[in-house]
Amino acid sequence: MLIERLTGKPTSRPPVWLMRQAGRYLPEFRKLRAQYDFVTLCQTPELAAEVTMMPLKRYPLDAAILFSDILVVCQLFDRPFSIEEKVGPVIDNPIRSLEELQQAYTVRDRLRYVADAIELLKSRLEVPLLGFCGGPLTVASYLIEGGSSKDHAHVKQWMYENPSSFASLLEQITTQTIDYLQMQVEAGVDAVQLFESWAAIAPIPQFKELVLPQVQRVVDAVRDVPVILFAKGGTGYSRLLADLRPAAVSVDSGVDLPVFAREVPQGVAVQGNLDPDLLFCSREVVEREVAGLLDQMRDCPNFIFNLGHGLKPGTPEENVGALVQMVTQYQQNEVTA
Ligand code: 1CP
Repeated sequence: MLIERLTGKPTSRPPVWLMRQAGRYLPEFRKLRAQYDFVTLCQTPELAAEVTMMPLKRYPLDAAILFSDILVVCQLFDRPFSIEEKVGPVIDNPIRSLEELQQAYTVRDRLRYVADAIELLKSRLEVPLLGFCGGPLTVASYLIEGGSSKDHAHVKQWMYENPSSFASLLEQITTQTIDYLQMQVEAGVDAVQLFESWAAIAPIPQFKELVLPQVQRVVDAVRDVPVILFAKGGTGYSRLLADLRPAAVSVDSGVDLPVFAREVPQGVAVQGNLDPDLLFCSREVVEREVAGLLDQMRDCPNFIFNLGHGLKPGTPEENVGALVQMVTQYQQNEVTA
């Protein structure tokens, strides 16, 4: 059903999957995580496959997303990462100039474990498997800041003071990203999503000049499966992504989705955009808002149900269940693509 919508074929209701569905809010994930550090989970195909399946055992989701992280590509630049409790990602020895960027390894020698996890999953899954990567600006932000950042001061300084070397950094990250996605496609993923979660670091002029050409390279290079582009930052960024003609654009909760769905170029699907914080409310409120979004999108044959950003730690599992149940039992108007 997801692949049908991504390729413009009619379906009886919107497909549903949820960003960050395979992870931190699930008690069974936290139990496994207590035994292994995060990177070990990513690098052990059997464990990565097990975590990928966790949400599907609970909910009738229409797709699985591989358990991994956008930061695994940092390993290709000889910048290993770890995830520290209450801190988040940590990358030692952040990159502050182009000279410090080393193309140390190839995707196939360093990230083979991702392909192995995909191959394991393909024989176990009954729904499509999504692969993913970070957007070039988002990956650059972690490499430069050395982890999460509130103000992205070093990224911005580099971007404004030396745009040509910043462009070269994004270009090199993108070259590795394309190779990485192609490996995922060869291993068997059915679609891929690019997460440009920190798009808004770059104001629109810089986003157009420095980031978009690189995202375009990804869309052009990945031909064999549908590509979904996600940006957080509102309508301005999402519109620019839609103009690249990916299979779909995933939008945040700040976008007026019914309006956006009518404005995108022909053949582009839209995905989103329920506020993940809503899922902390009572079941009645969750049901009211899910019904509201379904109703607003009832005439849109190009809609994929998702959140505006990832599921947060602490989200009540029963509310995730209520959401998925409502969407999977919904009968959309007679719509054709
Ligand atoms: O459904 C899934 O969880 C699938 C696997 C997945 C995905 C798609 C993980 C596992 N991470 C991601 C993407 C990701 N990672 C993004 C893009 C999506 C988004 O914006 O949410 C980003 C920005 C990251 C970087 C990252 N990794 C963060 C965000 C930190 C910040 O700056 O706000 C965090 C907390 C991680 C660790 C991580 N990745 C994934 C999980 C389950 C966790 C938590 C691990 C743990 O604490 O045990």
